[in-house]
Amino acid sequence: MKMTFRWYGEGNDTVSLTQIKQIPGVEGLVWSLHDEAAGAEWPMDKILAVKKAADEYGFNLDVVESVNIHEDIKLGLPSRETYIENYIKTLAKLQTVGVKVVCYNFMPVFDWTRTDLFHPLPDGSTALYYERKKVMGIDPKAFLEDVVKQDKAGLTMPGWEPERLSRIKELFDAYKDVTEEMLWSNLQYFLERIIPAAEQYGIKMAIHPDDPAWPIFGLPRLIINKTNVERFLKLVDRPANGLTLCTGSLGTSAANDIPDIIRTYGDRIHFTHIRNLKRFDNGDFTESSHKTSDGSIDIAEVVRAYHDIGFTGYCRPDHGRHIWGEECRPGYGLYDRALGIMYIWGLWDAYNNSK
Ligand SMILES: [Mn+2]
Repeated sequence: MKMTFRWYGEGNDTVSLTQIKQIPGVEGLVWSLHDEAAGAEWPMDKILAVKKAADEYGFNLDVVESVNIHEDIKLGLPSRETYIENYIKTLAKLQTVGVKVVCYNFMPVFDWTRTDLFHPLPDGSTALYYERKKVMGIDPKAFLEDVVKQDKAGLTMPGWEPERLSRIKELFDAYKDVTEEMLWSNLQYFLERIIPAAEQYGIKMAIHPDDPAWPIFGLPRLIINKTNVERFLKLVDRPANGLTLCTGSLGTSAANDIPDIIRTYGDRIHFTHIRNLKRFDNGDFTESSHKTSDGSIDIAEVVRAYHDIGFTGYCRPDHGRHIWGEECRPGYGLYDRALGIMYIWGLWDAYNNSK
């Protein structure tokens, strides 16, 4: 297993590369060009600037998260051709700086959804929180504005970009008649074009599950359970068509047995996000520390499953709580993610030694 850490780029992250370098066992940065709109062909000079920054600290750039999918691709509009061509051109450039895995998602309109960005936990820290009743019977635009307002630091939040928010009504209209089956078909169309190109460039595509793992605001969602993961992998049944297994996204649903999913599809998991959350009976959930007993996901069993299958893909600790007074992008502070890495390594080394 190769450990990575998400970094939002120079001037766009409260965590420095100097700090990341001191977290044990981190080999690579999970990166993106966050100021490039979905559908754009990424400029080489900006890619090379990230490469230069990473090289100074000896980090690899093997994993990109994300190259975002333009809504027209998800909607299956004729204009998708241009955006798919741009996507392939971007993959070609990424290959030149050594990129091996590209994470993306296929969620309509919304990316990850939470109702509170800094919800208090009993230990005095804060964490991302989902309150079920807050997303029921509310206008999505009002909902989004309320959430974005909570981000005092004003850093970019992937999935919550201003241009996306400004088009929210228009996007909802566009999706009005898009059924779940149509979304599957548009995903298949995208994969049939992208996977051969990715193979040519030695890149593995890794879809991120929908977060949370159920439809919100009446929009269909696909990557939410084992049945749908199976269907997804068969759309284009090749190794380059794989998964970003996010324990926190699939884990929003108590019905998902994540160690089982890992053991079943391990050879198609190219990247994993490991984090914990605590589900409540009313459908709410809070993110928590990585420790198994702090949440509803058995992280020790998750890591055991990866260890048992001899996982050699990439891992990142995903979100953490905001602890020790740290001010940071929601979920992306230094301290709790670093603790998460050490928890994962602790389990990993223990399983190594118990062989
Ligand atoms: Mn994730």
